[in-house]
Amino acid sequence: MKKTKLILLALMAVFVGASAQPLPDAPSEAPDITPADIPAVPQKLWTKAEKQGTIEVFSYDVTRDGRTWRKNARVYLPYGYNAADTKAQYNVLYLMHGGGDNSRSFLTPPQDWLRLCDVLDHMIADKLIDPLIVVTPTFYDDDENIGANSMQNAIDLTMNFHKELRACLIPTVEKKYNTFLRAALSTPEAAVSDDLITSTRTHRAFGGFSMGSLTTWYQLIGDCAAVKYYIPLSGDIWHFGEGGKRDSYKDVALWVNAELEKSPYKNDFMVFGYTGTDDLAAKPQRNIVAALNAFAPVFRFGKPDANLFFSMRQGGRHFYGDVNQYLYFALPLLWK
Ligand code: FER
Repeated sequence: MKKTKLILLALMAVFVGASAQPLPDAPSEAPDITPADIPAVPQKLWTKAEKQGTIEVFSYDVTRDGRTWRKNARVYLPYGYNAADTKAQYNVLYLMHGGGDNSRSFLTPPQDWLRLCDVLDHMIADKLIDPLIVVTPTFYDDDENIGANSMQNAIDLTMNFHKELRACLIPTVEKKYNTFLRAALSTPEAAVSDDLITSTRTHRAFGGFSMGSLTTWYQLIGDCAAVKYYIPLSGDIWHFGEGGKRDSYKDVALWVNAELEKSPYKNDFMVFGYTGTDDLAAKPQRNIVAALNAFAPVFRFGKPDANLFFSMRQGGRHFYGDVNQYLYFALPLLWK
């Protein structure tokens, strides 16, 4: 095999999360649903825009299980972002990577894959979306230590990430940058209360790819009060009942509904799901959306007042080059 091909394969292994395999499929008792089609995106997204945003490293402390350590996220700041303009208020999108990947995977995957930083630059320049801040954290302990995490550990980390988001990430990152949360503080140094996080939830979105999609669903289920908009990309919901056995899609949907019923925001969230027909998550994600449609009344699918949307790209595969295209269609739907 040619050396370049070997390097490419090695890169693919890192980026598609070869360290983690999806769990065996669970039974689905729901009638099938019809996903919407995902059209092609403009070719210019594969080129650099004239006006480009910047990407910074943002470090924050996480305390879990009696231990504190420093974690890094990447932050995309749109072209024209001026730190000194503290009156400016930007919406914030959090995006979680997939299994085996890291905080760089979304914004700057390999050059020949569509890069989210370029998609954002073009969409903002073309006024398809308002300038926004994008934060790409990691559910792992850090970007370098991913191999040490087993699949079960990764599932636990995705399940619990919403706690880190509320306790550690939102209060620091949204206080540093010019966000709606920061603007609502009485002084720049004031403590961030839970109420403030909740009252700014309409300016916050959470999305993710694969295991990051799992993180996204768990964010909705675990802390819908912190975030209004959700973008699960190529991943379904894993929940485990008796004996650690994976629940059927119907049982998962019933559990999700019961959890969301407890939230005062059960009527105030939006989910925009996307995947591709050649994606290994195509069937599981279709199954979970069908089950939520059939068995979880807090979700409304295919209705005029829908809060659950699901689209599939013909031929779309399980990698950032494709899911970054789906964000071209998801982002204009946020903050409405
Ligand atoms: C899914 C399909 C695949 C999913 C996750 C994966 C959470 C993850 C695969 C991997 O990390 O290799 O439906 O849902």
